[in-house]
Amino acid sequence: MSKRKSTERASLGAISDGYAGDGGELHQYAQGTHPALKTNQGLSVSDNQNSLRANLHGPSLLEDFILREKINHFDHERIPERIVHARGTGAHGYFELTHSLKAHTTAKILTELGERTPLFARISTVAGGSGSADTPRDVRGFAIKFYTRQGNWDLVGNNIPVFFIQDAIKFPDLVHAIKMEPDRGFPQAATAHDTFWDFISLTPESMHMVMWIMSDRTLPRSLRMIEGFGIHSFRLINAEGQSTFVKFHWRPALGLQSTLWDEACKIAGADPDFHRRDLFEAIRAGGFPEWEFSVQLFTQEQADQFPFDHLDATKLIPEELVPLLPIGRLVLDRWPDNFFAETEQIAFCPSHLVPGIDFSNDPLLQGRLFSYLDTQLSRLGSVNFHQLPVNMPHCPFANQQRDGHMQMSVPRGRVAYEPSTLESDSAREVFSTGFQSAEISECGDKGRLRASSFADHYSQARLFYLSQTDYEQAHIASALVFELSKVEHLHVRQAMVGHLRHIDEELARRVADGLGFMELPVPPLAEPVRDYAPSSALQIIGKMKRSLEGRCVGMLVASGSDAAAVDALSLAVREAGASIRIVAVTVGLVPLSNDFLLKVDGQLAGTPSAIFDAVAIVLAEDAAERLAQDVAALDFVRDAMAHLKALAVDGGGLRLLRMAGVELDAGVVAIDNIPGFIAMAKTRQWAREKTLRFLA
Ligand code: HDE
Repeated sequence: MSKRKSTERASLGAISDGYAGDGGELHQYAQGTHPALKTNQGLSVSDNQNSLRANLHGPSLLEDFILREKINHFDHERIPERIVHARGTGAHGYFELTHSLKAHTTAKILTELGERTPLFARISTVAGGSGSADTPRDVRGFAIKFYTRQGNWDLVGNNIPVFFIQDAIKFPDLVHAIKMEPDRGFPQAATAHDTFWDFISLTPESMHMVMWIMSDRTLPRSLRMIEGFGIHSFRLINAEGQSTFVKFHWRPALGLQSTLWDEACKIAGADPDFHRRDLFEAIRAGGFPEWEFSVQLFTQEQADQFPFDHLDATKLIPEELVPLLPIGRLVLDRWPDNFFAETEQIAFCPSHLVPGIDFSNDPLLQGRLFSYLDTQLSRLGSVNFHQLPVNMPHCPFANQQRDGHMQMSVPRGRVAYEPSTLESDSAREVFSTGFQSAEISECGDKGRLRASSFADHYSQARLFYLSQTDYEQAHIASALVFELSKVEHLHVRQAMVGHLRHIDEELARRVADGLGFMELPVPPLAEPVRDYAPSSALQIIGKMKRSLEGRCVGMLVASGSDAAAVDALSLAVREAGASIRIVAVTVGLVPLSNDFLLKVDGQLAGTPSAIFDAVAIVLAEDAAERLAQDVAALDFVRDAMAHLKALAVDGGGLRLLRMAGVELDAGVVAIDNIPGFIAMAKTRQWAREKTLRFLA
């Protein structure tokens, strides 16, 4: 570098001068050996801070191919986001088989006891764009790619066991109705608008799903605390060619846990990445999320006796009718190295199967078999998307497919066809171990048809609603009132309440009252509604675990907080399996009563209690007086109460609660009653809710 040039560059920014260049000098702050920065063609770059210019004050030159390569690549960094499930979070993990299904299938992933199959799971919301918040009311997609020894198996499921529609041909309409309205471009990630409820009110088959999405299932506390379902019936095929129907379920080791609607809204403001951060931090801390993987197995003869059609994806098979058989565990233990390369570029297709598993005739599933491959071509832009590392099977594979956009491998030899005799190592079909479809005979008249066994749209919606606890029923009714209150068209609101009358007259009345109706609308014509025995397996509360495992307690402290109380509670919370985060007016260090400087994790104004499972307020009296002047502190305690959390308080904490106008109850525990607080913190204070919130 000439002396003149080096002076001019230095005057423009000292950091660029002396950065690792040809001579390999190290940046003054960075230690270690850095590889030379190169272009995508392998050319070393001497200056990554300044573009090539005609002179010191002159124009930039088109000749600057290094600038152009860099900007050009940047301009194309985004690929089309998924039309649904755009917002997703993924992780690597494994599936371990604990119970062999050898009698039912030849799929090795389901027969080899103890075998660990690597996998990548992506959990998503459905409606919002890729930059939307994590916590809107929405179904969660739960897609798993198993890299089995026999090829990739994609199980592309949701956290709800049923779906909105029975036939794939309705899917584009459903999604257009949910997504932001096309003329105005809002709302983002929300069903609370006219087009969604207009479509739903005209689609009685959606009523069962409506019950699920209006429940707190769509407001999960953590992605580690949701269930997963393959939804459709699939088939397992054994070595004799016999097939058994199967439904896949996976249930979280931490139990189910949801948030409240007000809490979810506040979390979205406080931390739009709440679920992604939670999963990242859990995996980083070694608290690997785990699910028990189960199957429901049944024969055609059993299916013929069901009071519903198992090929109808708006129906579930009650666990009481066909019990779940646990067969393995699914663990997420490694965060991806690169979000785009892995989580964004992963391409799931329900048509990715292994020998021993096959599809059923569910008309929704049949449509999906086309859609996903097609969408990958538009999203990833190439028939070679399977060559991306995250999509590549882990087992060796070869075929005669060649060329195409962005071919990344270099196939050898002159044979690109089959059968052939010219090369001894060219790939050939193998009848004995290759994929074979179940031998099913099909007959009947062709047509755009729907079986009469698909016609009962309300019985399972009723089963779901009547299976819920009082608290959960109130949340469903209130969610319907909230959503329908956002609908401008009265006839749509009325039509929805008409449907509810088939599900439960009392539910319809609660929603009608919430919407200010003077009388109940006339219900639509329907098949007779059947009564099922209620099932606690359909509740969230019934599937919660009284546990602090994997949860987080927030502790509000200030200068002079009692060190002994802070220590004792922190220890007890950690021993119960939860983490603890310290909140104070400023981040940095806060001096406790014994002059110990405690590290603060969150600034009060940006760390509301909504993000915690339970809270502790440990304050000296004078600090409590001061904090009562800050609405963030008052909201911290008011929201903790409103979100039905347990609170541990010392004298100062109690003072803050009083100044916030909070009514005490059994969920507010003295700080020295540690076992009492831990017991309360393991659940929500459900009984409190009716004392502080109007519910429908
Ligand atoms: Fe999807 N769905 N879907 N879906 N779906 C997609 O594929 C589609 C359905 C589900 O994390 C798309 O790669 C049709 C049911 C998940 O990458 C697309 C129908 C269930 C994900 C598509 C359905 C799902 C998708 C968009 C009706 C639960 C995210 C991007 C026949 C069992 C996967 C993509 C990921 C994604 C089509 C219905 C779950 C367009 C046509 C039912 C979890 O192909």
